[in-house]
Amino acid sequence: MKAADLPTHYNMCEILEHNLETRADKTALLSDDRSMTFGEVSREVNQTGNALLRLGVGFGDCVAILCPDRSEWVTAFFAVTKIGGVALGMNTLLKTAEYDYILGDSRTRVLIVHDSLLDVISPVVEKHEALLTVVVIGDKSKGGYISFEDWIAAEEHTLEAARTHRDDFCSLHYSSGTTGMPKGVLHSHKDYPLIAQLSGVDVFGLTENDRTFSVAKLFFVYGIGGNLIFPWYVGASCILYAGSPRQVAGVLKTIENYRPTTFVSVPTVYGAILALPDFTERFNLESVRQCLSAGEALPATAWQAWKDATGLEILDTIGCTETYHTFMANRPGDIRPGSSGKPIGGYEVRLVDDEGVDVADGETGNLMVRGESTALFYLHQYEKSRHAFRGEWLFTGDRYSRDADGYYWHAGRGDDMLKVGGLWVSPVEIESALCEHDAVAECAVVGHYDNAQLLKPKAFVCLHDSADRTADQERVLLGELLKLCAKRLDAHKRPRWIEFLDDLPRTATGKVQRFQLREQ
Ligand code: 3UK
Repeated sequence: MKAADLPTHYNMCEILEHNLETRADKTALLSDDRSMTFGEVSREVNQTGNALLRLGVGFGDCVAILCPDRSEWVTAFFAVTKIGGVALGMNTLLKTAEYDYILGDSRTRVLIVHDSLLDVISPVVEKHEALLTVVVIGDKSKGGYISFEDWIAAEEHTLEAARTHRDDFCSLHYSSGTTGMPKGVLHSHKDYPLIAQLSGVDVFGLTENDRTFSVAKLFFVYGIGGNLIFPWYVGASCILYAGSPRQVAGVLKTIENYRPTTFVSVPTVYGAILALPDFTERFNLESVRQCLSAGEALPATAWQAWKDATGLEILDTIGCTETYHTFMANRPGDIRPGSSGKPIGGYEVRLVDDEGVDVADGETGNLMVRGESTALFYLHQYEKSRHAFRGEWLFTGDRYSRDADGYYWHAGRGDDMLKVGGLWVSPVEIESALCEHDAVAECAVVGHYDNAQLLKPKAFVCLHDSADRTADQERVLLGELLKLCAKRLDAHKRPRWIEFLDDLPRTATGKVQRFQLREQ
């Protein structure tokens, strides 16, 4: 499938609405909270779209959604795109300062926020003049804002889709970088059917008989693709789980209760499930016919352990926010455990050296990818855009090698970024937290593999007057540093190891040689 196969004027709400002709009464969405048919979803989408239009929200306007995976997330998302707006699914794990930056950078006009997340964003909403209204999902009395339920209650159930061009932007996702605030990635209406066909149908073989469930949340592109766009494109149902993926018992219970056929997950969650004794006996997982993994490399050992325990073969796949979804994958019947598989139809990849020359098989190079779902730039980031978007080719920042059989093997990042549990971690953020301690002169954070072969942050710390410190003093300091990190950083960002050094290894020009620390 090519973008040019789509009508020139196309609105991605088609992915939902094509279901109305033949399966309006089929269950589209299941959750502990609520289950909805395609017809019911469509009516709520129309009500929400009408409420947005009433506020004056129109073409190109950004509407932010900050909410756990629930039905309102989904209806709000399709409502925004249906009226020609730009839907911004906000990461629910961020801090107030990051929400502040994103609200400003995106010029959000309406914020739709769940009551459980209101406290972290409400301190900064007042200062954003572009922001017309805050709508609260859940607790009606919270913060004195209008509730989602009341906001849409009196609205009409019908709404005509805006006549959007297939190349109009319809969504904005923020993705983290080594330094500075996250970068906004805009995707167009056309990207949605493209990824659904190229990955959901052509690679994962989804049909209307499937039911998907994802531990990756809807605000992640991996999550919304695998657990909303792919299933609805083929008329399948999705299961929404509002809990944390770290509560694996909740994850397994959801599988048992709602019986998904396709499990969309990440290596750390596979690892955490495998660590649960007798999990296959305690939970009924027999509905699952396929398991996907992405976000970070899945170790071959975890692949084998999962196969031994469940009989299922995990498909490790790689995608990125810039391409929206998968561009390389292990496919059913064609799996090389530990690798990212091969490029999928619609995408080409190249491995090049730092001069842009293709490298030979077996050698490590920079991964470039080309495919029609790729974004065009980062919002308000001229320099970073020029670096990443090179004509038709995207410079991913990943290092890879290809073996003689054509499988691609991940060899870390070319920048200093880490993927921990599928989530971005910038070493700079951890370093700044550690440097807040008076005793720390300087420090550097790198990735280090744990026993399960998953990458975790490791900190090297140089102290003021390190020579004079006793082992006991160092032990006390270590405790203080761990406490500081617990206060400042989300759990996945906290260093799992802290080592004291007299000096950091540096180049002649004074740059920290992280590769030396990585090799230690
Ligand atoms: C890393 C992997 C090794 C890699 C994503 C599937 O993760 C997704 O998007 P992000 O923008 O991050 C992209 C980066 O994550 N990565 C992802 N998958 C793998 N590294 N093996 C893997 N299997 O550094 C990549 O550049 O958060 C994943 C589908 C859609 C996505 N957006």
